Amino acid sequence: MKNYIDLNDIEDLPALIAEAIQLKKNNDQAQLGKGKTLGMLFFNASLRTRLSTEKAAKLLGMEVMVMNAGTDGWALEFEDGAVMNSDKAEHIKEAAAVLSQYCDIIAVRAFPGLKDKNKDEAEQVINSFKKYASVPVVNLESATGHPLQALTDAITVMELKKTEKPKVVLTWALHPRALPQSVPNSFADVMKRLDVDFVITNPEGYDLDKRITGDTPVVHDQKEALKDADFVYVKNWSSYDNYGQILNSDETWMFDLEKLKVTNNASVMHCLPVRRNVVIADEVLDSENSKVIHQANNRTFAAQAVLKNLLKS
Ligand code: AN0
Ligand code: CP
Repeated sequence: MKNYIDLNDIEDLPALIAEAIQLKKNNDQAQLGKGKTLGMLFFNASLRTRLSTEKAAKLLGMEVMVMNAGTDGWALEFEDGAVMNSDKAEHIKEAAAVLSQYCDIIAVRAFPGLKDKNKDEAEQVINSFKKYASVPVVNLESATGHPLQALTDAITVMELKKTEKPKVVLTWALHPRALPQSVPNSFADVMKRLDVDFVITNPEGYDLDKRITGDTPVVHDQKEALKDADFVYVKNWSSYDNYGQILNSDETWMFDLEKLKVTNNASVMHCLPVRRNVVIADEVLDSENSKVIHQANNRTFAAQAVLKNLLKS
């Protein structure tokens, strides 16, 4: 593995999942990362990604440097040939080259603006780091994807599944803020690569990018989609077609006990942070069916498997 920008960087997904599950069982990898440094830059808030990736690096024996680049760093210019006479103090060319001397792996979180679809899809921040860094780059959630979360989710489904080919449903839920499509994009992408019966349900107007969902069935009747589900992944996202917009205020999409009842006693997943009683009801989050804490624990082993592969190559 050269970088971990998106799921296409994974050479063998089943092997990487197996490696993460093995690390979770028996973690004695403190030698590989000795003398190596992971540098993490956050342009947005984080709890899990920041701490689980730091923990993963330390389990590998690495040193870790973290910077809230969005608030503490110089404002970065990403345009080639820019005349930098405005608010941007430093060009990504220098920033990435300098960081590459301090770090053996650079990891970056940079959310989309959700205003200009073409700009977000160009993935300028993460791609510029990849272009100008001379060390591997890891995506900690970019404008259109969250591949460490997706690997975690794949590990969690593979660990908890009770049948050979479980039914997995990704369901939209209302949220007061316009959120990225990154998490559902990467979740859909990874589920397509596994042997699962995968269905997406969302209101009209919220269909994800067809280039990502491919021939995954998209059902606009939530209850119909949830029938007999073994796994339910709940997540809000803003509209892709009406880019970045919140189109409705339909609270009936919240995942509650009544919806759980139509499933096959499903395991309920969410990447977190979750808004209680808006996205998922207390009665579900506090039930045995909720696997969100288990899932968040797997962030460490997903990150460790990725860092390990980057260190090895
Ligand atoms: C972010 C999102 O939906 O992409 C991060 C999730 C991991 N969520 C929020 O901003 C609430
Ligand atoms: N799931 C996830 O990425 O959480 P954070 O935003 O807290 O890192």
